[in-house]
Amino acid sequence: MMINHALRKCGFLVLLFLMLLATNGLAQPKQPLKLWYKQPSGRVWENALPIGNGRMGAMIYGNVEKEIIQLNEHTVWSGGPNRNDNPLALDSLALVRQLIFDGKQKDAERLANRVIITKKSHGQKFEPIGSLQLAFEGHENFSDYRRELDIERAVATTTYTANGVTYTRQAIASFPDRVVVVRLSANKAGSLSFAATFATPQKRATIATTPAKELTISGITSDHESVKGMVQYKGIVRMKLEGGTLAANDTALMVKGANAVTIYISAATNFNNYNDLGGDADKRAADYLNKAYAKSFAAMLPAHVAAYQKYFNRVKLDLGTTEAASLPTDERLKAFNKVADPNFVTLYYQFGRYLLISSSQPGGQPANLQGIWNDKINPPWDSKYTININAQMNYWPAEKTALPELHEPFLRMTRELAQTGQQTARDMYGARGWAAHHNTDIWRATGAIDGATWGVWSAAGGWMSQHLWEHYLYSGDKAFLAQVYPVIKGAATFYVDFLVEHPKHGWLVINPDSSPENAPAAHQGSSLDAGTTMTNQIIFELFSTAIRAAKILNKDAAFSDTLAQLRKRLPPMQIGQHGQLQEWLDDIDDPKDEHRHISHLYGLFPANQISAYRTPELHSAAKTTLTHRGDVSTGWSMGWKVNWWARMLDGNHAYKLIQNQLSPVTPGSRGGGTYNNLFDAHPPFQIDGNFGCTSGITEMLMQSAGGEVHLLPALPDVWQAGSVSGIRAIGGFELVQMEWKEGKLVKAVVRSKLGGNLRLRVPNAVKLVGGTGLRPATGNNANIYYQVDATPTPIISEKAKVQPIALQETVVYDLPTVGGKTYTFVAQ
Ligand code: FUC
Repeated sequence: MMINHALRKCGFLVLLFLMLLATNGLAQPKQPLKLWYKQPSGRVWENALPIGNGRMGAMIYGNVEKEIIQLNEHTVWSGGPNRNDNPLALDSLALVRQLIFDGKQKDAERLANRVIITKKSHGQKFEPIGSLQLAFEGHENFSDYRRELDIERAVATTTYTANGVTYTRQAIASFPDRVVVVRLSANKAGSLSFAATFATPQKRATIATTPAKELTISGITSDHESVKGMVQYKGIVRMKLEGGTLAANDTALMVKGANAVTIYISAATNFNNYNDLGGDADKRAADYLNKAYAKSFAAMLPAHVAAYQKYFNRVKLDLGTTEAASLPTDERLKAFNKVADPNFVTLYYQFGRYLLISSSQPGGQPANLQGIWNDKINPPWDSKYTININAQMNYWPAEKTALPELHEPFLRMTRELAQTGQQTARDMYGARGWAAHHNTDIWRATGAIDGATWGVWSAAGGWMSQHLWEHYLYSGDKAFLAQVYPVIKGAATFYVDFLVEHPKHGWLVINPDSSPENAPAAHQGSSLDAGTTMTNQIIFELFSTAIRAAKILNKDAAFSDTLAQLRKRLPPMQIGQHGQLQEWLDDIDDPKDEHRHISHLYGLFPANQISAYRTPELHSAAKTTLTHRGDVSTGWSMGWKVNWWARMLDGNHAYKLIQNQLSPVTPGSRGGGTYNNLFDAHPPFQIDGNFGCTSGITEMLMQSAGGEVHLLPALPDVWQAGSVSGIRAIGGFELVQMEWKEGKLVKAVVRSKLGGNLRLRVPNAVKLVGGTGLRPATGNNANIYYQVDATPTPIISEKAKVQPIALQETVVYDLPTVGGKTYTFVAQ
């Protein structure tokens, strides 16, 4: 026992020593940011490597004999324009409310399942087009195999040697040209012979070849839940040969003896918007293909790389590099919890940015539960949009990791829900404004789905509106704010009408309500309640936002006044008997509850209502709650926890969650973690965890939601030295460069785009290089983008022991800045 313990302790110290060594200068040369493997994917989709341009997504298997290029197009969804409101809701609303106020949650749930939950579509499915398969004869014996995804260039490459010939395949999803292009080459003339076919799980697809020797796939998407499939899709494959011959039969193209082949793949649908399928899929697919086909791969590649790097290169992160970084990606993943590999965190961080760039482009659909990558005709949760956390999480990295343009698809979806959701608000709840429940799809359905446990939750409009505000806070773009203000106002108007007075407490609450997907045992296991903490936080935040936005735009004074009055009557947060933040109005949290949703910590992140410096008691309660819920969970839940622990200013705990998330899992296994291709495992694959963790890593290095720019707020011991450049703070501040050593800030360079006061919180004293004006912070931050509404004083249970958390010393400065100027701070 003793020896064992001592050994374990010794092992831990060695590991810590190695980690410190790794980050303290004995570093290895920088590694290119690549996912790479020594073996093909085989049949495992979660081994394959994703490429995408926001319109098309493809998974490259890198199989030698039978290459698979699995294809998606962002608008290939089942069904067609439809609504799924349940009009029975309105007549029963009073009764549902009464049952909940009377403590008869189970009865309310039964009724809600009948009158609120939809009797129509529970959401449509994001569907694959199919796979292009390339069969190479005589390649069964191969050597020198390697496949990789270069995320600095967005190029997937496979190389191997067979029959003495070295073959190379490169694949891109071109951003400027909207097509997927695969370039096959060999180091010996005439060596490329293969057959190309399509395989698809689509039931109504036609696969054919054309007289021009193109391979095509076309059809109409599935009917689903009584909604007729109406999306027409078309995929076209055309090859450009250098040498050799091309032949076609009914369903295949055959290449013989070519020196090199470029395969152009285009795909399109008839989808114009959620209400209009008047496009011409054939023409669109042909147009994209013809335009691209006119260009050589050599010409397309640099244009693609440049378009990608315009986004990707904005942020650089260096946490140190060790020997471990030279191993293949799957081996690094397996070893990550045992050896020091800080560069693996950098790779995973940047992979999150890669995935957002590849799955969410202006004008396209937002990244769904799987981004833009799905091979199943019936994907988990339909690969749609869960808007009680998952879809929002996808966009957490957008602004702070300098990808604000890529927020646009999600912001547009919010604006579209503000259109479709008006009828939902009116027909289901007799309210003005707009409402959405916990899910939506490409048709922007806003009804309540799945069942009362999940669907009876109407806070999505408030949460999603906050993304519009966030985009404004980062950019200062007042014209944008003016455009989206009606959406924010509409969301607020819905709650103005929908709030009711709680008969016992007198607070204004939403009823029926739920705290996403959780159910207290005290309510007979029913989720339904009135005035859950998360909903109260969301409405508090939305009203505050609407008031501020109206003031900036100089309008709606009376409406703002109403919101301010109502806001005062919302329930304050409550600290319960165990010292926890209460999830519900009553003190009924179970300290043993390890539910993956910890929705009431919305106030800690993404919102800023709970803060170490401004609300120490709530901060302490949030920690108790986080501790009760535990660490290990589904992928996205762990991703959220990285952000929460960063807001707890506890870098070591945040790092522990990164370790949990970067635990290797295989398809079919239980427990959250990461697949070989670094896709996040809920399980199954769900992309939100990737994005959540990328956001969380940023939050460990810089936070700006709490009324100040806080540098190095949650640095773990294992990242003693490092640097980051390009991440962004609200109010138009860009962290051009930051370096730290031994946990202390060495240098920070901040560019101010919009001017205004820079309130800077740092772990050690700094001085401003070549300038004056830096002084200790006093009073409120005058910067208009950094105004924070005071969190109402919490109610604290007499039984609660609330210990304020001991905080590291920090220094806080104010510096008036001028728009367009850059400021350099160095350690004193
Ligand atoms: C919510 C979550 C699940 C999953 C699904 C897509 O229902 O509770 O864990 O992420 O969305």
